[in-house]
Amino acid sequence: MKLPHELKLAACVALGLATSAVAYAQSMKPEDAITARRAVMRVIALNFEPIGAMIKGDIPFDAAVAKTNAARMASVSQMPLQAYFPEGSDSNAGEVKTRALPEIWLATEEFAEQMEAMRHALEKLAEVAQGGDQGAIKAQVGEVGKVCKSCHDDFRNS
Ligand code: ASC
Repeated sequence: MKLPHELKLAACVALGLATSAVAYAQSMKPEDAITARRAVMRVIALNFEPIGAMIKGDIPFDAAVAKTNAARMASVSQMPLQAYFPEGSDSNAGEVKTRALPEIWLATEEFAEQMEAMRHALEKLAEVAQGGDQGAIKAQVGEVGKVCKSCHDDFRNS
């Protein structure tokens, strides 16, 4: 095939990047993987907490905060979370603690489904929050809470 030099170069770079991304995910050290997944969960929780407090009536409802935080959660949930659960990252790595349960590595399909359920629920919350309807936001926050709880019950040490 007669490709321009630049195109060949771009293809090589793209292939190299894709290959190293896979290799990186596979070779992630347990402490790095645990740190990564805890960071993702923490950022999601930090954004969820004010929305939860608004819905409970603990703080005044603020549609702008709901919209901003929901968009952030939908975005962060797209991080490749499953790559942060490599084999061997099921127990504390020195100072780096984990509450991950062995079921994560036994029921991998169910775990993947839960990740997708989270992404779907957060995507919907971001959509609903865009509209600013307090009742609709409240209902979808409830759905997100259920998804969080269901996964934590099955796959996280309480
Ligand atoms: C949070 C948080 C969770 C969920 C969960 C909802 O703010 O950190 O894990 O909400 O408690 O049931």
